[in-house]
Amino acid sequence: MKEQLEEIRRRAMSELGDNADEAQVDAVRVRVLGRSGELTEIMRRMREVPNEERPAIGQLINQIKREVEARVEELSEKLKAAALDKSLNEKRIDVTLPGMRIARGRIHPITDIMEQMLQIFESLGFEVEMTQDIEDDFHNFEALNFKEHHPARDMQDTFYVEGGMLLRTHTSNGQIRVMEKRRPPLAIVCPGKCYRRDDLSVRASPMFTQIEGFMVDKIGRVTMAHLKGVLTQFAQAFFGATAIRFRASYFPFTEPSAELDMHCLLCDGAGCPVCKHSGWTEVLGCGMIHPNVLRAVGCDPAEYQGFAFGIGVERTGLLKLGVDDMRLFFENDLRFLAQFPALSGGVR
Ligand code: 2U9
Repeated sequence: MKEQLEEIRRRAMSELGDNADEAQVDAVRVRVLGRSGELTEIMRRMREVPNEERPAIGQLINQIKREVEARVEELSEKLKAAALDKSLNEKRIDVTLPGMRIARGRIHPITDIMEQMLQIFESLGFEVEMTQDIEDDFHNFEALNFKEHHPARDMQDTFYVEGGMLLRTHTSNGQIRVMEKRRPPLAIVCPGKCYRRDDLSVRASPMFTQIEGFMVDKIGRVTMAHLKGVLTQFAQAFFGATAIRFRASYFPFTEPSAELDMHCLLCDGAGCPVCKHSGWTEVLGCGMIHPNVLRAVGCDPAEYQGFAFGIGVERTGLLKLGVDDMRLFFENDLRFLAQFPALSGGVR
């Protein structure tokens, strides 16, 4: 039996050489130390050994067991360290590299501009009312004092759909519908998409965003002075406008009508190619609501008066963001859109 044990030790230690790999180490561990291993087998045959020899054989078995366990443990640690070292060298992560940027979405610059504008009007006491894009002739034209043959009603200017309906050409339909339901005093802004038969170009688009607003109350409580005060406040808050003027104009739905101009944001009034050397930039249209419009919604112009205004949001975006081509707002090129951090704090 002693010779067998010595043979087990010799063979095990020779197979547990310095170059033994993980499989070889594991094979020796199972063959010698396993529950059905060589040492267990020997121990099962101890009854064959004369009593007086059993202590020495038992000591030899334990000595060989400890020796092989120690060698297996030593080689396992060495192989584990070598595997870790290999992995660290092969899959080294340079922690000084910049992190992967996760592309973050944001609201569209036109939506952001519109939200900024609405927040200013809300701070001035206006409510926001949204209404439909598909409209009938009365709410888009007749109630707004457009005469029967006004050019805006022509097919080349307006998108008509079946049933005599049309794509609204301004958000004034919202104001008409509000005034049909609610009585003054009212201070409402109506944002939304409008549609006109225009080709998409540097300065125009067949679909554009507009904010129209109006304020109506008893005669004497909403005058041209209030119009000028509210819109001057808006131009200063939104553009930081330095100089503002009101220039006489004409719209079928307002009388008197005016355009609000401000000093060109680029040359501050000195004159440059952008403002065609006038020094002024048009911001919005406005005026006192025409009596026929008040009558169309059941407001007696002898009892009520009010002012209204309209702003093109894309055109305003061109000014505010220094963009020179309207088409960029519609092409959804992320390289363009990513330049504009949202300033309004998000959509309502
Ligand atoms: C009602 C009564 C009057 C809305 C108004 C304008 C002047 C105006 C344009 C600005 C740029 C349209 O987007 S744009 O092309 N609008 O200049 N709009 S007054 O007047 C109203 C609206 C509703 C009941």
